[in-house]
Amino acid sequence: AQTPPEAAFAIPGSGSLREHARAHGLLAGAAVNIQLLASDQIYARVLAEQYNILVAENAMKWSALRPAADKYAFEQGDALVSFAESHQIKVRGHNFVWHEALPDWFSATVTKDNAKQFLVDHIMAVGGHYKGKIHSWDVVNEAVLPKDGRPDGLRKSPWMELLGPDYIDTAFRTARQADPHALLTYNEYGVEYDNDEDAERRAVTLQLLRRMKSANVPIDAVGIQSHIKAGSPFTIGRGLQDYMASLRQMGLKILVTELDVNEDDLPYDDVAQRDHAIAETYRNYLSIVLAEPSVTAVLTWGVSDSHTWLNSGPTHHKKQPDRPQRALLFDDAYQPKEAFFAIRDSFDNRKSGRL
Ligand code: 9MR
Repeated sequence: AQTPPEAAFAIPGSGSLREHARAHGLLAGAAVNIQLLASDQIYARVLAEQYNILVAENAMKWSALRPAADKYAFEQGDALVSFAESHQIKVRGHNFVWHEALPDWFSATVTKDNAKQFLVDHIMAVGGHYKGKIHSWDVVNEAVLPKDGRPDGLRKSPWMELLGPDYIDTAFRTARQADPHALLTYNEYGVEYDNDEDAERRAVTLQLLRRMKSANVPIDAVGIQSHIKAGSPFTIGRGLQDYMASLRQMGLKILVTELDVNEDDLPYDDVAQRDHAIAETYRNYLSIVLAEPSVTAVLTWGVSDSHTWLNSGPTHHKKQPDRPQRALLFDDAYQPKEAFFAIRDSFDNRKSGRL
């Protein structure tokens, strides 16, 4: 076997993100591509050195786990869990319920009559398979979409069309039964900015969570995805601060689940200039988010710029189609970028003893 090339890249040990996070009561994490974990030794090494929590970018979605209505494929998810166990890393589960990443057979097979059974069976089977090994499950992902026009602001997702809004409570109650020790999480995007659209999304999300709490639906945490932008015309501040305070007052923990910086709006091409703007975007964001004592984890949506979802399709970089995004903490050669140091500093600047 080939020895992994020596780290001319990430800073291991006491300089790692995980150590700086741990010293301030935080978990530092990233979303993992399972094919890369199996094929790229440097990638695996960076994961082991830098993070104390990981999440599968795709491997625990329905489309990956359910090749057929009567089949479960756990190999990829299991590969992540065993890698994490061997390096004392926690694992998040993502996700039980989402309007995307449903298998091809889904729409022809799942009906109003059997949808509840499919939902419950899936959560019992998958949650049961990973029982005791998961730090937190994203039980429901992205259920809010005010522009769909429902009075409650919820998304007209396939699950909504099949089961009505009860699908959310059913999913959480079943998840608690399947894995009583996982933190049950509601994960949402578009709640970060001080603009009208995000303000409405925050209000609808809080309304949903309050209704769930009053109905005694088991929920422990809320994920703030944090797909943010460099060069945005909007600020991040009061709206997000008040949102996080409301979540804390409801007794919910807060996880930053999918942090990355879309730099499509930056008007200049110079790499150093762009990397600096991206790093400052991370720094400003985390200075707000980490001031909230209920925040317990920060995970980025990927590791290096060569594999960010932001480069995976033409629709994702509309303004700069010929310029791959430099959204993450490591460059293509796993060299830490300015963003790495900005995030590490942000962990250091968190006042300790607040958790
Ligand atoms: O990054 C993920 C990409 O590889 C997948 O093709 C896509 C569809 O399954 O999902 C992406 O991850 C999404 C996450 O699961 C939920 N929040 C938004 C993320 C970016 O689209």
